[in-house]
Amino acid sequence: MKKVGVIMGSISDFETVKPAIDVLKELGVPFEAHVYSAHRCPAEASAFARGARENGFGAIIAAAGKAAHLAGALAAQTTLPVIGIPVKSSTLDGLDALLSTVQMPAGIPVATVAIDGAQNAGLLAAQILAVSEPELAEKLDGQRAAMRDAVLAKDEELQKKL
Ligand code: RP5
Repeated sequence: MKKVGVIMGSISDFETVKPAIDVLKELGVPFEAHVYSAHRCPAEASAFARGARENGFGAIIAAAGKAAHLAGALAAQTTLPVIGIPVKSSTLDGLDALLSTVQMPAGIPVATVAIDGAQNAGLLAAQILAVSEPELAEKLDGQRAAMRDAVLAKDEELQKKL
């Protein structure tokens, strides 16, 4: 199976990014996680993205806060799918990172999840790989079924209270 690259702009982003890593671990998706800043070590960030396809990656998650250029900067160097996580790490509550990540100019797409939406980033990366991994697709279907059952169980509880 292809790997997922999980890149964060700073080690201070780690706790926010961790749910993406947890999802990948739970689903048995291979991954590598790195700290590469678009601003503080742009050469290393670019080199990772340029080599990602030949190094066995199938998707990249990029998490950054403030003027969050990381996802776009990585996407500029690869045609692998890039998923951006805007991180709430500033006085602007993550709105700055959301806009920086989501407002990509035409030609270089970044699939942006919610502010601090790392769990969905992990799931979306897994869904991308699952296009050609039937066993992974089955695991994802299983998770959806469990989610549905949990909601319907809560509905049943609610009906008893009413
Ligand atoms: C961004 O600036 C990082 O992604 C982080 O969210 C934010 C603050 O970084 P540190 O100053 O904590 O390293 O580049």
